Amino acid sequence: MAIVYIGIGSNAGDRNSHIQKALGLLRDHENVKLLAVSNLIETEPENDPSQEKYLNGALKINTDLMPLDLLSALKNIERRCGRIRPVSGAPRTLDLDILTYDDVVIVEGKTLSIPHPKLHERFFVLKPLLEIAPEWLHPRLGKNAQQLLEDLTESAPYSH
Ligand code: PH2
Ligand code: MG
Ligand code: MG
Repeated sequence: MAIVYIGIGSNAGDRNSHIQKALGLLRDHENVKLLAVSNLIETEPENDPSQEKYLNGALKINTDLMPLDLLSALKNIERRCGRIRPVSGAPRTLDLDILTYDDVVIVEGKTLSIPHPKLHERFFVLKPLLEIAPEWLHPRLGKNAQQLLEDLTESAPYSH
């Protein structure tokens, strides 16, 4: 069984309902045990400031699914929560991203990179992650969420 942290986000439609529906589907999934859910925070959209704000959070799960099977399961939940992919970067009813999978490192994987390549650069990921995973260490960078958050605010002190 692997411990996996997942980033969850929504910036289209009824953001909270999409997230609650996704949590229900994860709780009902036979290969997933939902261990922790962070508080949700409202964040400015990164990449496209014209979009609606996001609700973001982080989840901790236990699963016997291998990384690519977990990715398929998460995409299936995204679809069931109304996600369509008209173009990359479009507003989304639900986004579920694998942040880390045990201490597995897959750099520039064809369909999946682990840890998530932008995890350490994103306040909206690190802040909820810190809440549910204070002991966790980034498997490649060897730093915890608190240290990564401090690095981020030092490099961009006015962006949060
Ligand atoms: N996700 C993105 C791009 N930008 N911005 C915020 N605030 N939250 C997100 O989850 C997010 C984003 C791509 O998945
Ligand atoms: Mg994402
Ligand atoms: Mg995604």
